[in-house]
Amino acid sequence: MQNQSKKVFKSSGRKPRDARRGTDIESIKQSVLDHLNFSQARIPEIATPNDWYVALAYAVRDRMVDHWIQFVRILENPELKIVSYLSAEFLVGPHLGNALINLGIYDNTKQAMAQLGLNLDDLIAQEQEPGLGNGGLGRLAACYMDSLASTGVPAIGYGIRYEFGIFNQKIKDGWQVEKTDKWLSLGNPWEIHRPEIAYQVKLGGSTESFYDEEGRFRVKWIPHRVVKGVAYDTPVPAFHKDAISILRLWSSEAVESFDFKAFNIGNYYKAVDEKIFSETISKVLYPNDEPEIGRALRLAQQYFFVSCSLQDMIRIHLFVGRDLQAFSKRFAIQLNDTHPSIAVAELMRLLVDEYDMDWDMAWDITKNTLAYTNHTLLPEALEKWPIPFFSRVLPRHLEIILEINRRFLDEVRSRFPGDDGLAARLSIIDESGEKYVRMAHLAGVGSRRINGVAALHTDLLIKTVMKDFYSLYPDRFVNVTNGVTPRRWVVLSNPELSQLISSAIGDRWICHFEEEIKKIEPFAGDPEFLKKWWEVKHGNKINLARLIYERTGTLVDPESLFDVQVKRIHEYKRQHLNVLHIISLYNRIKQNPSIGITPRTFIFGGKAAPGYAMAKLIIKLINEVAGVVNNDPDVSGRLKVIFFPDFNVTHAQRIYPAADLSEQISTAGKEASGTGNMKFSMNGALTIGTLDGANLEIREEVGPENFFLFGLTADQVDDLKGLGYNPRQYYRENNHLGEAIDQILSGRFSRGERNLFAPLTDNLLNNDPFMLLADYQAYVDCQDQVSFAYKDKKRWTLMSILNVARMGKFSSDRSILEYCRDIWGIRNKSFYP
Ligand code: F58
Repeated sequence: MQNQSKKVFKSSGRKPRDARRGTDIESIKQSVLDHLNFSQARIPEIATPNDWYVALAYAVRDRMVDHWIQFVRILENPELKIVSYLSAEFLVGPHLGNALINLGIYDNTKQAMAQLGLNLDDLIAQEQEPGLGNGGLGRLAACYMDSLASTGVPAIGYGIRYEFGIFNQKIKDGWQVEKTDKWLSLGNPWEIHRPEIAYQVKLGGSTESFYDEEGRFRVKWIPHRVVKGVAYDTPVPAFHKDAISILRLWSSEAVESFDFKAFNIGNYYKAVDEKIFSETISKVLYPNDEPEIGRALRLAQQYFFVSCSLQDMIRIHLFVGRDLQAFSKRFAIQLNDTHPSIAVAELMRLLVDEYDMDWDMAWDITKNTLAYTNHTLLPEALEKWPIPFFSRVLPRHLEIILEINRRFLDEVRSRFPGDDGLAARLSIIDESGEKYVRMAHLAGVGSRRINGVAALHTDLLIKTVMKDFYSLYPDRFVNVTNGVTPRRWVVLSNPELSQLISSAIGDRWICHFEEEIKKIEPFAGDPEFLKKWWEVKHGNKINLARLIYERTGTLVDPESLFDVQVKRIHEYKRQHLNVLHIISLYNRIKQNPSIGITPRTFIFGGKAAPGYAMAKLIIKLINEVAGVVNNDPDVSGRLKVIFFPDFNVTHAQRIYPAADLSEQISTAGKEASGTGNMKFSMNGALTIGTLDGANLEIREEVGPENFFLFGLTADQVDDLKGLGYNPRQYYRENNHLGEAIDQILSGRFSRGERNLFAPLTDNLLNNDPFMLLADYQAYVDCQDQVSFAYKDKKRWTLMSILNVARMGKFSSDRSILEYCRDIWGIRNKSFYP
């Protein structure tokens, strides 16, 4: 890119319409050249690909500024309700491609860049994706930001600007190795730093009570330290509409860069320490499943971003001259899981301590403003903080929580007199042993609505972890099944399929997915359309095969069935059940080399939490099995196993469109919803899955004949556990299963090293908490049906089209409209002209 002739960098002589706003080729070109010159002081001849990418990003950002200004005007309208989405994670993925699509300037930009001798795809590939999330929860927040903009609901997403996002995954000798993610190292042209929007956040210390001049009881918090949160704003553009939402992420800084008092008395290091501590708060995203010891900073992180965000909302509210009493009419605050649930106590503290409001009024406002989304039923993932630790970090909040709890338990006792068990179970404080603050209870008490993320999940939520809350407040509970944005997950990821769809039904489906996408169903009967559909899929598979070769050095056959499982690695998601199937197929071929088997490429991808040894061992197992299978000439041309390193949003965009089969095989009752399942299906993959999370609803929509179902139901899982589940019985009675496990044990897949996988096999044989052994045979049988179905290409393609056509429900636009209606009390369809 550096050897371009000078000539191409001149404009054509035609006058650009507007180098800041214009969307014609000439204006875009001029805008990029201007930014290279004026924003970066670079000359084209020596500009690096990153320089060009940054110039283009600035040019694209310019084209959102008018919408941004309009958004600010909307915030100034005191009658409108603003959605405030509080989330510790926003896994937004790379901005450039998405912004070009949503702004409707993709084609012109491509041409403008070509005229400058640049390839748009190369520029898009320059972007370091902001990996500010672990997985589904963070990615859901990003889809919701897109849909809030595209459905025209004014919204601010509040979170943390982590300096280091989720680690990059490398594979070394089959093991996962974590590398620091330095996404900001070359700058971030999408954000605007707002040093003037900054708030102080107190931490630690103690409290003092006193009576004010009017004789009212008051409390003052004397903190141990104070840090500052500074806003960085990123626009999230709507699809083909003059609207945006704003992502406002907080970065922590020291209040003063040096504590001069400490400096003067010679304690220079203490002063610097203070600064370092302040900056540490937003330094790094916690990968999930970190042990307790690594989480000391997490509560400070959560409080930090919640406090900045609430102070910001109050500032916006007061700025338009409205009374704080009307706060809940102006803001609907969604808590994305319990991570921001300290908001319940912080909003109370701000209103009562800082704005002198009386408790009852403050409580009314708090309860009417907040709503809480639950994303998991797994007991180990339900957040709780030991009281001594909590009171060291947030002494005033502990007092407030205890007061909330006292009043809450009074209500419980008066409604259910004598039921002490109920009060103990509901209490925000867990007193069964060591004392804890239960964050889900805090969120539940302080929210107007509590929602699960798929029908089954909400149902289990009210029957299990929130059963008592449900008996108390049944009207608070609603379900909003998750959704994903078709803009990023179909239009951007799968341009060929999108064009084919639009050629048949026009392009309204992109922003009216629910009503429109079903219109391709009749085309499933058109042989020409079927042929094109197959070709598009095949083209996507060739592209992925190329990428796999680049990243792993392994060649895969695009004619084979691409069987894909990409998601975080977790025992409940059962990647190792998939491996047991692979080993069984491998054994079948070894025992009967001439057996007819549908050729398959098994593709895995996903990160394991760095502290989760079993998940890391599963990655190693996949890679070891891959080593054996891929190098065995007996199975050559029939089976390949790939572990695709560093599964992230960028890679996901290449993987979903190329999948034939989507693996959604979690133990029933464990996956709250899943959203990858929706992305696969929207891109024409068929699902093999259990009746878990949103799989159930996907199957209902696409029809049971277009979905490969297997395995125990959530009820059967419970029943079997209740009866005393004995995994060894399955091991003994099923020869193929027994053989596969014995081989893993014996070192067949670890180059003779016998004990390498013992923790995994021991766990399966002695405990098997996720019931792989119970589901093994049903899974293998179902996979045989898949192999059989794939032989009939025409029928498979038909099922693929029907899957896409019937995915209307799973657009995040539908989810957002349900949040508006059932949770936020927002009725206006769109606030934008
Ligand atoms: C996921 N949770 C659910 N948590 O597992 C998935 O079923 C659901 O579709 C998705 O949320 C969206 O609702 C999830 O991704 C996390 O990553 C947590 C991050 C913070 C630490 C604990 C895990």
